[in-house]
Amino acid sequence: MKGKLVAMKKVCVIGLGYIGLPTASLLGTKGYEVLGVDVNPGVVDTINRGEVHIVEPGLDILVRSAIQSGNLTAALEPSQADIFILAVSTPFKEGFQPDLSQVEAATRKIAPVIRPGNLVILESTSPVKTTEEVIAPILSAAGHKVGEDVFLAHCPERVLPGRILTELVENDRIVGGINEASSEVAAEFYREFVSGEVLITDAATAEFSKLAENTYRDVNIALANEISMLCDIEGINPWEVIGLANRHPRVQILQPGPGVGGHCIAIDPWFLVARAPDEARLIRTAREVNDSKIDWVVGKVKTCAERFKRPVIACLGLAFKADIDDLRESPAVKIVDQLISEDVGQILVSEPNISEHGRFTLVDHHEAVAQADIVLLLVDHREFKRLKAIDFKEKILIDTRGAIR
Ligand code: SAJ
Repeated sequence: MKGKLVAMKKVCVIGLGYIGLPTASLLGTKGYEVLGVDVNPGVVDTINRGEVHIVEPGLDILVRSAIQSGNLTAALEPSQADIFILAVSTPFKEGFQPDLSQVEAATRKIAPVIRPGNLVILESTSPVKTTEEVIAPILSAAGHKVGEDVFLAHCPERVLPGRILTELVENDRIVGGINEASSEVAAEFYREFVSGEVLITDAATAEFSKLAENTYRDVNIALANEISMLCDIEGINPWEVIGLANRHPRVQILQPGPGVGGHCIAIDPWFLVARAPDEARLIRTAREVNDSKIDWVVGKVKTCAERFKRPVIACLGLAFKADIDDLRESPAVKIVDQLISEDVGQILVSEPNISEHGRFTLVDHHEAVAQADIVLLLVDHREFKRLKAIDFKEKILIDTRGAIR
């Protein structure tokens, strides 16, 4: 099997989002001939002009150089290649059930252009057994002998937004083939551009490992959030409690906040719950604790607002975490929406990482703080961390991130 990839130089990446585009452009600069495919014509045009539609450090330069070299092209439809990488979204739908429609559609799209000897890789975070029970049957129905003629593996992406380009290369990678031959071919591919270790397992174990990583974080954050609510009852600073507890050599509690956002940690645990709802009790509860933090924060603001006729409330931050512009699943957005819909006061919103928002008028954070009766800090952006307690004299500060010292 070794050496099989020597001739495998044509890659087709389906889905040009936060994972697909960095992967496609990285491979383009490593000498692969890459076709990036996306259903959105605007995205395809932007990339073909050598520009980017997402904000990620260094990505603009990488895409421009891959496009200029002629090694990367974007299109609406896939064409023949040696390796197909699926990097589409896997959200959930009603009832927290996984929505695999994009994975299914992408697999159907590549099925007619796949040829014997090709390698298909699912990188999207997916419920356990997706590779075996969703992708393999679609490929088999199209006449492919999966595992024999066509190699198939799950290799979950594990990169952190904001550090994607570095982590794509440096992180250890899990490679889980649907059989040994698939694992070997896929591992050989990743070893060509990954400096971290390539760890081989089977597809279902790879799927579960990725879900376990993000579930670990969600459960740990839920513990931090629960501790913060208990501390509030006792009138104790939760960040001090956690900081002190973490001085124990085997304790590492994460940080409380206004809830958990983003497109991974707030979603992936539900994929485990969906397959075993009766057994996944801790995981479900952790999700519920983290989601409930949003109402808890709104309740706090409402209690403080009772002291005023109609308070001016400065909401600092909309992103789902510090120093990024990504608002997906952001608890901050949900909190601001709720405060507006319940008309808790006059709401001023500040988000230094975006220039405009469809629904909220954005205000400079110094201006917002100056005008406010209540300041609600929702994201620990570096701009906000520069503020000092003195800036909030004679105001009520609700600091959901422990950012103001
Ligand atoms: N959060 C807290 N307290 C903490 C840490 C995070 O409230 O102590 C919140 C953040 O504010 C944010 C959410 O959790 O709202 C998620 O943030 P994150 O930094 O933990 O994760 P993501 O979504 O940016 O990226 C994660 C990463 N997973 C891990 O760090 C284990 C990344 O490596 C994964 O590749 C990515 O999910 C993914 O795609 O699955």
